[in-house]
Amino acid sequence: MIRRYVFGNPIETEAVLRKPKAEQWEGDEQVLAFEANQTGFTCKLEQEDIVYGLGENVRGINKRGWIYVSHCSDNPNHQEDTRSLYGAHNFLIVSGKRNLGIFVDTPEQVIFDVGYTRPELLSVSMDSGNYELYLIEEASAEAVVQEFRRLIGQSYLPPKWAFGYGQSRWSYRTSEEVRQVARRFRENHLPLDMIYLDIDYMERYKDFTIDRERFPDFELLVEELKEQKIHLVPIIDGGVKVEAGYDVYEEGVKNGYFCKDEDGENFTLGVWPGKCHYPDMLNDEARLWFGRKYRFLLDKGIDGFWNDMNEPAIFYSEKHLKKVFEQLEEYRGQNLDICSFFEFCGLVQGISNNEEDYRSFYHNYRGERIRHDRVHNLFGYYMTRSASEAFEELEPGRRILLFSRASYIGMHRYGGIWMGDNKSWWSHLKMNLQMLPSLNMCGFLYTGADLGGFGSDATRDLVLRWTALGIFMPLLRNHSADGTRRQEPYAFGKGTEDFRGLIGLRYRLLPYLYSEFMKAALKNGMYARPLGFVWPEDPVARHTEDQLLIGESIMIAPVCEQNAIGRSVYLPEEMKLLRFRGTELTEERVLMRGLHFIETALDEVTIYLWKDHALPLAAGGETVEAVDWRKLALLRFGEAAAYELYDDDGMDSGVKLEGHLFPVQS
Ligand code: MIG
Repeated sequence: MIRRYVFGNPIETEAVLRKPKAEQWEGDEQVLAFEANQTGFTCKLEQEDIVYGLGENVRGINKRGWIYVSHCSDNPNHQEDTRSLYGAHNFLIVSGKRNLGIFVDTPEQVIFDVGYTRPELLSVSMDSGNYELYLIEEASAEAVVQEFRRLIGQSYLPPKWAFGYGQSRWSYRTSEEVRQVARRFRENHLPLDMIYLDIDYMERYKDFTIDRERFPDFELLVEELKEQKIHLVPIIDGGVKVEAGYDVYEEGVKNGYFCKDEDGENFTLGVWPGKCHYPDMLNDEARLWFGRKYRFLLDKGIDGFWNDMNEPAIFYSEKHLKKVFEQLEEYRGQNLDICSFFEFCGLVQGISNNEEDYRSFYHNYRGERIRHDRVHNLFGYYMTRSASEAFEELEPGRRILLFSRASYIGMHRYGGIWMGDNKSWWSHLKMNLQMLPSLNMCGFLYTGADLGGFGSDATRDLVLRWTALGIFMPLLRNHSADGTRRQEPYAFGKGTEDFRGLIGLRYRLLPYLYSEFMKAALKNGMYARPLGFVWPEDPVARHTEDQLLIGESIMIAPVCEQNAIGRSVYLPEEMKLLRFRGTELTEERVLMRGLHFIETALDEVTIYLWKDHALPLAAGGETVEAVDWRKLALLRFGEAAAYELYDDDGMDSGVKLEGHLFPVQS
């Protein structure tokens, strides 16, 4: 059952498509009390309650015991105590004796204190108190998710090839370097469907341009790679460079499409290209205009994009920077003591993503001038929507790969997300695993992490273990930052075959993973579930934080620690262990319910098949297109176990389940 309440005068987000009629708030036994000033609410937590949700965030699958702030933030250095990441996903589920879904719909910053201040209390607050509240009560957490997802609409569908392996790096700087990456993959028989282009393909970081010195033959490159079934996926940044003669800049200025400062001037800030303006993605006309710009690359044969820096990130604003320079002057010649020295440092450190800057520019949203901080969490969402709506206009009915860094619920209809800048840390590997189901709850199905870690130097074992998890994520991409150790599968010298095996297994699993993804998208279901969703009565299963159910047939238990020879795996019921050494199935063994230590070498993956379920396996391939979807082996646990496969042409964005489900015979 869904109930909707409106407090104050909330700004529309278009997260919810069909709103139920608002009810008068009359209290609720679980939602205990509203603050007198209506800036939020509290909800009592029982000892046994688990709090699921909050999408892209730090910490566990169970969000209890921390405080989270919904505020899209560019934070490549996030750690356990970080409160905000790239997305703002205000949906959570209190799951215990009853299952209560809570969605707080507002584009402003929201604070979720999940038993941080008081262990028995969930307390949600925000500045203005303008928000819509949805309460969803169902018999199970999964049913809550389904109801919620129905409310917010169907998740984005990527093309089938986007389930292949993607190689990325900031940056592959020339056509030649890109060709070399392709060559090395093909030489080593490493499967590959995508190579990503980071900012250096652009002419001085200008959106919708190509650096012709480094990519003189861009069109030819796209063509050549297409022949090898490799898609080139360029990055698009949120900021438009201020430069006379640059068409995007000129048009934006002429038509008033950029965000404005207090005085009505175009708001100037610094990001990659130096001084920039942000297009007003919230303005319908500007959004349409910006989206149509993607055509520049579509016309060159590009069919996939990633949208970056759209929290939006601000290195500096022109005005604030000027002020800081002046303030720094005051410290010249001073004897800097503990206080003044740290003040001095703070001046510079506080330049990026400064809250004051976010309060100093304006949007024209639905005909109203609105200060940015009041709609902050919508920017990345509307940028991605901009591209998606243009694709629908330019290439109707065709799926285009699109994913974003920043997001808000609602954006899940227009694109996927990647999990932002992580680090080559074992703790981030585990955190990315834990994000996956939380994101699914919020509608983000097409998602994945930078495998091997973006920042910091990776080690071979870390990249292997991360890949062993990544092959179960819909978005499978190895990406790393400029200046870090190379982490392509062939970068570690000997032992490339270990990577070939793991990625190869992904291609054997493709029909299953794609089928489960599409079923989840078309039925508003979960692709990756926490164990507690299926065994809510089993306290150990409920509190298992590092195993996931992927689709209807299997459980995974990735190794998340360095130098481990395996790990303890909890089976809530009897299951069949499937051990793969690379692509080869080397062991099938039925395991009893309970805790088991399962050895898993660096080149191995273990999968746990549920009783009376089956897992279809393809022969594999080096591209998605090469995988034979019709010749599938069926691994069963139980004589009668069967599998119904979803399949389609992988390109049509308007597909339905009907007509696409096939029994797998073998
Ligand atoms: O400030 O384009 O998250 O994936 O490689 C860094 C360069 C800007 C941040 C993205 C990352 C990308 C990087 N970008």
